[in-house]
Amino acid sequence: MSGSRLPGTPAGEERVVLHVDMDCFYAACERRRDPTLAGEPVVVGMGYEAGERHGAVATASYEARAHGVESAQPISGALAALPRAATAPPDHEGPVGHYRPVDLPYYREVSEEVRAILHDVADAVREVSIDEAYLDVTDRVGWHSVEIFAGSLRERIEREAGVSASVGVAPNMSTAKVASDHDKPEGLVVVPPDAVREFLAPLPVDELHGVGPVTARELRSLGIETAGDLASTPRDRLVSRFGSRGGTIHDHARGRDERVVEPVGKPKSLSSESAFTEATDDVEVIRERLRRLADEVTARAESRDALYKTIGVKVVEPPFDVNTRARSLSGPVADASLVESVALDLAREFEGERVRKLGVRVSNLSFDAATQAPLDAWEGESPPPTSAEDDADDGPGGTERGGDPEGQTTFVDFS
Ligand code: DCP
Ligand code: MG
Repeated sequence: MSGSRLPGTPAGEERVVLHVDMDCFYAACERRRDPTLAGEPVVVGMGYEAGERHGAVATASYEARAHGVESAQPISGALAALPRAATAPPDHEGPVGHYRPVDLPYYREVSEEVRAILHDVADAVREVSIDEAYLDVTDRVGWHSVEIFAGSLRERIEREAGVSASVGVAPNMSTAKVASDHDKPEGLVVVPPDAVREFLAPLPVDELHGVGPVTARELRSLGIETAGDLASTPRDRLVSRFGSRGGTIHDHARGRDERVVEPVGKPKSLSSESAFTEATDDVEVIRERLRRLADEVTARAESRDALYKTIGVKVVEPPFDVNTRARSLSGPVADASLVESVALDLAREFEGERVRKLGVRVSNLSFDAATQAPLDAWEGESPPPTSAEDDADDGPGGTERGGDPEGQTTFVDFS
């Protein structure tokens, strides 16, 4: 949604997405455990054992990389470039490296500490691997102060988890990923919405998200060297050559990426939101949109086998006046027509008001179909949502910064 800003939509409507990628992660963990390794070339070997020559490099510290050691290289090759510190002859004059075997359980512990910090600063976190995650912080910070926000996140990870990260900030996931990689290690690169194309254009194609070495080679053989070249290549040509992936990399080169930062695993709530081209007080138009949103959100719940106990609506009045109302059942259900009627009922309070944007949410999710409650059990009207996740976002009078292209639905948690 962020890549498709409509004319006249202010920049503040763009999503604010962070990509966090730890620097030489396994080596950084080894350094955390053994501070004498600070500033030293460190090589972590997969299938490596102390004193041996077998295995391959999982990662190397930037000091070791400076001597030509790189991921996936055989340990024997790394040893040729960077002899082992422990066994280097006393008269050895060149640089030496510290070699360690992979210790995944320890790296997972460190990753868990980083993860806790990420979840503390963002509502939506998508962990991609042991050392990499996307964060959507649109509801926490605006573009004017995101650099400070991201900088203090970097510092906090270093201080509290003892490892260093690089952070990229952009209005979408693929550009944020390129940004985090752009100034490693300890990088912080912010690409505001109006600078995306300019940032991407000069980059070699292989720096783009989704372009591997093989695709990059093929693109170069077509005379496409940079993201800018790729962006200006006719889409049809890319699709006929690379299939649907051709369309995806074309989008990424143009700074377009509609993916939403959705947590992996079980969500706590599901919601659909939709903005009107122009604020409206037309009751039928509003009701029709609510029906559609209710339909979408229940379809998503159904596809995830989720039951819900709370049904809510969000009604945004111009300019950014966010109202939420919710009602809870005594037990979890999956019932599309109930969601529709409750949503319509909750929104009735705003009849006659001009509405800019609507949302329907189901929350208090559970994923055990056997627990569905009989439908007669209502708790009646409840105050605005109270759980940590629910009230983090949009209590009445809250500030609404998240936006989506008008008339389109986005699948985001309200929080
Ligand atoms: N990894 C691995 N084998 C590879 C690549 C990576 O075992 N071929 C492991 C070791 C890395 C971790 O995954 O520490 C994270 O991978 P990254 O690609 O993010 O690499 P690093 O974090 O090590 O370095 P960078 O600073 O470039 O992110
Ligand atoms: Mg990394």
